[in-house]
Amino acid sequence: MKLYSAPNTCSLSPHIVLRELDLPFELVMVDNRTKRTSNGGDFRAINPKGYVAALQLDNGEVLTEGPAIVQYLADLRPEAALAPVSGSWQRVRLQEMLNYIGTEIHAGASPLFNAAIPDEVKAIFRERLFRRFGEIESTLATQDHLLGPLFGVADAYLYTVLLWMELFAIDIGRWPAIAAYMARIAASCGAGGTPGGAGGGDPDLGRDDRMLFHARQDHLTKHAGWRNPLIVSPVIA
Ligand SMILES: N[C@@H](CCC(=O)N[C@@H](CS)C(=O)NCC(=O)O)C(=O)O
Repeated sequence: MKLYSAPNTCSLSPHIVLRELDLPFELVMVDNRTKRTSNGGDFRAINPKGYVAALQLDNGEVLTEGPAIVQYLADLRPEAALAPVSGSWQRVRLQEMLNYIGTEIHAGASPLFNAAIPDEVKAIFRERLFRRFGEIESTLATQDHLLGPLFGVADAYLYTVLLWMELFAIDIGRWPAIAAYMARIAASCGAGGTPGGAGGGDPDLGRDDRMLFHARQDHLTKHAGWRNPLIVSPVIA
């Protein structure tokens, strides 16, 4: 399998899930501006939609859309329990949560990346996002993860999109349960393993995870002009 990914984007979510499941994969980085891949290819030939994440299977099939990718991956290793069993009511709850993150948080945050949207309009989107954070705060005040006590694919997705709040100077500390949740996940990543702790002790994995989770500032400095073309286009959620 190949995961097509770009720094500081939603593709971190399937990357976390791949690490957590300890599945073999090749990471191919995409320059979102030029659509060139780190292995010298044209990313649009892989995913005509032109955005990450994309997962290319060994049979050549390409799967896109983060919520679909993470569920596909989780089902490859059901024993890891990163997603409830397909067909179960709990699985429907997971789909409800993934859709909520995708449409309310991920897409809800998108206008904040848009340099063409004036600050007073962005304030409307921020307030809307903050209402969503209030809902998540209530959930995380009573349980460690989104769907119960255990880390799962929805947590990989939420963690990924909440990392962006730093870019918008939104202090996640305003929501103490969310802040504690982010710190717990970051700490388990920083220990050299992945959020649930799998893979700790593997020096390569540790190095890669440190690159993933602790080079965000570095990334921001190097890619100060980075703009996501998808989200730079005027988006009114
Ligand atoms: N609906 C897609 C959205 C993916 C998406 O927004 N990808 C962004 C990064 S977070 C991207 O690569 N944008 C670049 C572009 O559209 O050119 C999903 O949920 O996977």
